[in-house]
Amino acid sequence: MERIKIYGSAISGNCLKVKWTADLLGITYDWIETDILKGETRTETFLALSPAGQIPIVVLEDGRVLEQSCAIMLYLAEQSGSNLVPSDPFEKATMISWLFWEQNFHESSIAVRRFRKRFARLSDDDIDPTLLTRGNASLSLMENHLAAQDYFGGTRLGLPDIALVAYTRMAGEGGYALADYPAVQAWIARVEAALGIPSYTEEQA
Ligand SMILES: N[C@@H](CCC(=O)N[C@@H](CS)C(=O)NCC(=O)O)C(=O)O
Repeated sequence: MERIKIYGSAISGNCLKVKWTADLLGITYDWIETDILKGETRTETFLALSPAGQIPIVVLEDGRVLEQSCAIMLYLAEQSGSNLVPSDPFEKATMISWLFWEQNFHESSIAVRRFRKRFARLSDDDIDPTLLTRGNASLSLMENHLAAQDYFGGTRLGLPDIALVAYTRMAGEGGYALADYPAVQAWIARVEAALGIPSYTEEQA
C-alpha cells in the first residue's frame, strides 16, 4: 500500500484506533502529531485539509483526504486486503453497526465525559449528568455482550474491538468504574495483548 500520512494525537482514542489498525495491518505511515489543545486543528493549513477541523485524518499519496476514524479504519482494512472486513453483506453490516454504535452512543458519552473531566477540568456538577448514565449504559451493554464471547465479532479480534477499546480503556478518567464490568475489563486486556500495546495503566505510569 502507498505511504499515507496520519494526522492524529496520542491523547485521542479516535486517533489511536486508526494508528492501531495501521500497525496491525503492517501499513507504513507518517504520523503527524496534532495538538488539539493548542488549536492545531483550527489553523488555515489544517482546515484546508479538513474543513471539520478534527483529527484523525488520513492524507493519501495522491492528496485525497479521508476523515472519520471508523471510515478510515474500514478503508485501511479493505485497501490492505485483510480479512478484517467480512465479505458476507450481513456480517459486514453487523460489523459496521458496532462502529456506528461506538460513535453514536459510546464515544459521545464516555469520550466526551473523559475530555470534560481530564482536559477541560470541569467538576461533576458542571457536566451533563446524562453522560454518566449513557456511558454506564454502554458499558453494561458491552458487559452483557462480552459475557458470552471473547470479541465483538465472536472468536477473533475485529474492527469493533479496536474502535471500542480506545475510549473504554480510558473510561476511568471519565469517572466510570470499570471494576463494575469484569467481562469488559478482561476483554480490554485481551484486545491490548492482541494489538501488542501496553495496558493503559502501564502507559500512564
Ligand atoms: N467522529 C469523529 C470525531 C473526531 C473528533 O472528535 N476529534 C477530536 C479529537 S478526539 C478533535 O479533533 N477535536 C478538536 C475539535 O473538535 O476542535 C471521528 O471519529 O473521527
